[in-house]
Amino acid sequence: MLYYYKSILAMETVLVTGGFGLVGNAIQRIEKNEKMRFVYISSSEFDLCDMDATKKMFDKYNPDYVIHLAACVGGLFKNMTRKIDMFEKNIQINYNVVKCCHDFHIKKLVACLSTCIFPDKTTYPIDETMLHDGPPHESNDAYAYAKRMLEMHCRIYRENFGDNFVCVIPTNIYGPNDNFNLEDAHVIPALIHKCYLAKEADIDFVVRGSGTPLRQFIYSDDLAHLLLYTLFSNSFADNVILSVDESEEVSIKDVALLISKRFAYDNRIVFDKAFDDGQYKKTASNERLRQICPDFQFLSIDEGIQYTVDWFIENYKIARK
Ligand code: NAP
Ligand code: GFB
Repeated sequence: MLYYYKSILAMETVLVTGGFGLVGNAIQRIEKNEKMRFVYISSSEFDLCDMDATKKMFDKYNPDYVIHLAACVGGLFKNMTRKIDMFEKNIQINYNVVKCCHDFHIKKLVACLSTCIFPDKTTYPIDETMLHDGPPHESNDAYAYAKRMLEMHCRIYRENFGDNFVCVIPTNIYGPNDNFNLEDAHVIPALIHKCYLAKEADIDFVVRGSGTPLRQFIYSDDLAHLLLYTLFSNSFADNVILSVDESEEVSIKDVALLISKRFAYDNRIVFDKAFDDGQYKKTASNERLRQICPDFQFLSIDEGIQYTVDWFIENYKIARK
């Protein structure tokens, strides 16, 4: 995809918080822009839960643009068991970053929400207008309310000061450099790690829950392209869902089969219904995105899982797990 950078008189700076996570690494992989300086931030350099550290980061890099990815992130089971962290850390990080973006007169901020923060009891497909129409699913309400406050914070700066702060709303993301921790990870990285270990030990490949819930999954590099497009395009003045088409929705069972097939271990899958299914579905519309990028080609879930499994096997020693 070609995205149209403005003519840059002086080298401008794009600061990427969460720059060494799943999505941050994808931006590093695809971003090849000689006209702008991209700065990627890790928590070891600046703990964004701390306002003084956040101010020091803005003072040091004096960014013109910010892509805000940093967050306390996790799958269903981390969200169910670590609600204090999911709420407090995300409220702190988001407050500090948005406040500094305003105080340091950032030209544009692109911040990340998630399709899991929409109301649980809703009609489908979900669209951008429905964000605050009801409580989120109980399993991740702490994370969801923290993210909804991020959206509110960006919106009131936009409405009261004209700040160019927009939120993107990705669906479930996966790809290389994800967190593959067996307890904290999202489903795709967790099952890749599990299948790897099951094959090594010649034991069953245990998938939690019934396998029936439905999800839309976006490959990290596709999201990275859309994030850069959102940053440099004036087409998105308001929140936008970044997701594959509704027709690409798959079940957890489909995903487990694709993963096990890539490991050539697809005859040992068992489902442990003692574990929670979480939200049954959160089908989101990408119509607003399609109006701006009608021809964007998403990587298929089959290919994306192949690339991610292969990356994990090749990088087992260094992968976050
Ligand atoms: P990730 O791999 O966990 O990366 C998040 C990054 O945030 C980490 O690299 C971490 O930096 C950084 N971070 C966490 N706490 C920090 C702190 N106190 N100070 C500074 N940095 C901190 O997550 P991701 O999947 O890339 O998520 C990126 C964004 O997308 C997040 O806002 C997330 O909410 C959103 N999102 C994710 C998904 C998904 O399925 N993954 C779906 C929808 C939306 P270090 O590694 O240096 O510690
Ligand atoms: O990606 P995930 O953890 O989160 O997917 P959500 C959970 C679904 O995968 C449930 C099933 O139906 C689980 O029963 N599953 C099966 C597993 N085996 C496993 C496993 O080993 N690990 C995990 N994690 N799931 C998240 C939100 O919801 O969506 C987060 O909680 C975040 O806040 C993320 O926003 C994008 O898709 O259910």
